[in-house]
Amino acid sequence: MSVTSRNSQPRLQKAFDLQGFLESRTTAVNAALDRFLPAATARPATIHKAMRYSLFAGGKRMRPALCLAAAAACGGRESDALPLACAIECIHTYSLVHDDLPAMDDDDYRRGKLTNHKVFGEGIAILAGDALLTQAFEIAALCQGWSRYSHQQIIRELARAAGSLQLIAGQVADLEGEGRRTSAKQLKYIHERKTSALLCCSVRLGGMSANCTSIQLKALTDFGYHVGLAFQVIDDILDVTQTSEKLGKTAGKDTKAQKATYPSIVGLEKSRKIAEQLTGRAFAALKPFKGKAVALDALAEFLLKRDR
Ligand code: GRG
Repeated sequence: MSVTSRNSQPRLQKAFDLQGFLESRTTAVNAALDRFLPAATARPATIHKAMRYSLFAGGKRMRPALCLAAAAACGGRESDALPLACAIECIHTYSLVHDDLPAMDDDDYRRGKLTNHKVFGEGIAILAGDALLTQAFEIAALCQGWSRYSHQQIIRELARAAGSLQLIAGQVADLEGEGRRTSAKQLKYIHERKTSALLCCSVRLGGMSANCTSIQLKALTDFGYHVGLAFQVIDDILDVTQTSEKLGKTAGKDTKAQKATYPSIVGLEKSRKIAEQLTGRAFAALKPFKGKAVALDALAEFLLKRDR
């Protein structure tokens, strides 16, 4: 698969060890999350075990990786971005725990393991999701802010992405759309909120932690938006082309729930084209970084080609 930038210029790719980047950053993020979260034995132990169960179940850690890569692209210290990367992963995990509940997507498997409510029961799973969301803000509050981005702006950024105009709005539209005819325009609305908002927030916060310029922040927003949309198109493709074992969650759920997806509306081939086009726009957005955003570039390509 060859992907070009928006103006069809081939990308100038420097050799970049993405595998090494992902492994080292996942280790760093996991260690930080372990430090930030209450111990599994802290009373009441059930809730802390449940929070840790889903958080350390083997997620791909793509949002933290994007956050850290964005900080690096802007010349920042990854240690400054690390609490924000962890906060985003807590919000992401909370959304998965709640999404899997019987009242939502009703799933038995996530990240290759039984879902939270299957192990701890519905009440504790709801509370574990609530606690992870709250934990995210406690972790983010560790950042003191930067000269261009106040502490208040950082917290607001996170709250907006997770709130009723973005992440939750997407979930509401998704729930209300089940079994109904959905147009490509409505589907885009859902994807922008349900998926793209948090991915975009990840790179924006990474940039802010590096005290990035307004030009860099605009470029990161453009990049995150398009990578986020591509991420969901690929997720929808994988739902119909991969096995549950590979995905670590129940495959084919979208079709069963009569959910609108790109493959169901425009077919698989066109969906792949759309994901490539969106990724091409993400590559093009990185132009202002003049070759310094190698990790972001490599991540966008990896996300397009992923198989789980
Ligand atoms: C607020 C309850 C609530 C839900 C919000 C995020 C969400 C809406 C629902 C979760 C299910 C879903 C399909 C979300 C879209 C984003 C997405 C594809 C999540 C999966 O992300 P990955 O593949 O997962 O990065 P891992 O497990 O690797 O972290």
